[in-house]
Amino acid sequence: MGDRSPFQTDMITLTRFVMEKGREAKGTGELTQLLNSMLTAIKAISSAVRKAGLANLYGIAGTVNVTGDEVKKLDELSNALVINMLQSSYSTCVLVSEENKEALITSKEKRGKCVVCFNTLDGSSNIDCLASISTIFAIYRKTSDEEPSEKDALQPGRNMVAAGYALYGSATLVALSSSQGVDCFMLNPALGEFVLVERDVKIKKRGKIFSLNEGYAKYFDAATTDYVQKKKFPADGSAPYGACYMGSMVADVHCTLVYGGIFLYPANAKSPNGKLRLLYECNPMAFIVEQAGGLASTGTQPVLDVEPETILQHVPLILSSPDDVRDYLACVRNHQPHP
Ligand code: AMP
Ligand code: P6P
Repeated sequence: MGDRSPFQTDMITLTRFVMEKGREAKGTGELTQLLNSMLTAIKAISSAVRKAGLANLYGIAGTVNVTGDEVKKLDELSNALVINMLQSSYSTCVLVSEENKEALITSKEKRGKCVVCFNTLDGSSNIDCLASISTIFAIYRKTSDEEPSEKDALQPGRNMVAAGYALYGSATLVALSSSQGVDCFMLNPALGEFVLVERDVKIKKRGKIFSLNEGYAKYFDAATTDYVQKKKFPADGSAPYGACYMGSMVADVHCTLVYGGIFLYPANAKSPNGKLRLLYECNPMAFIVEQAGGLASTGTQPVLDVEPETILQHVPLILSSPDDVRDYLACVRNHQPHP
């Protein structure tokens, strides 16, 4: 009989979970330090997001970031939080942030062996309308013996050591994987701790939801047009798929992780390589979805196999339930120019 008292006395907090994994790994403890520092930043971001309206944190900060988006005050605050927490964890050497044009190199006295690529507040254009926003991160080991540089971040996603996301929705959730499956934790505001709510999450083989921005239908390629048509008007007489698009990638992908289905931000005539960034959006989400038993493709190859060329690189992203992704890839094959 588990602990049935109204007040848990042995809950598995994320801090405890990460420390236990660290002990099992018998490593130097650097990754544990890094993860717990990242989680501190996420708790602070969650608090700021929930207070934003009252603390006058809405609205733009008057600048524009590398992706051309107006930088919101919350963007700047969140970016500073993550950078400061990670660099003071003595476990990082190179940081790549969506908010910074160039990689950040950790000072010698605080340097460790991890490389972290992150988007501190994805979906921030939705902040002012209270739609869910998120933090996404991917962690690698520095592999070269040279001085730390941007090149250390240009590793294929297969090299990832850990990845995670925080979703600031109706509650604050963290999904985390360090190559041993995906575990989900919910923030208990009364404790100020994330508590384990689902262990070893597995995605359905097939769902009933497709998630993409149909506002771009005019720009879709033939394969995407064909695929969407098949979901709306199934030839076998089965029920059409539901459409679900919140315009905040982690919220949309998490929906397919929970219920099954497919998220697509494919290449289109307006964005020939899609809109999402490889290093701190596509790779971490692909890693987590694959760890949950899903598939993640650019339409022509697995996302995690892409050899990055620049830290700002975009790739198309089609991921989640494996049978749904395979159906899309069949449409791509059917519309390939015949030799
Ligand atoms: P470290 O030397 O502590 O950075 O860890 C060496 C390796 O052990 C990491 O690359 C991971 O594969 C594994 N590891 C260490 N700590 C953890 C942790 N807290 N959670 C999961 N894996 C870990
Ligand atoms: P669109 C949010 O700005 C974001 O980067 C992702 O979170 C989201 O999936 C995508 O852009 C939405 O882009 O072109 O559909 O508005």
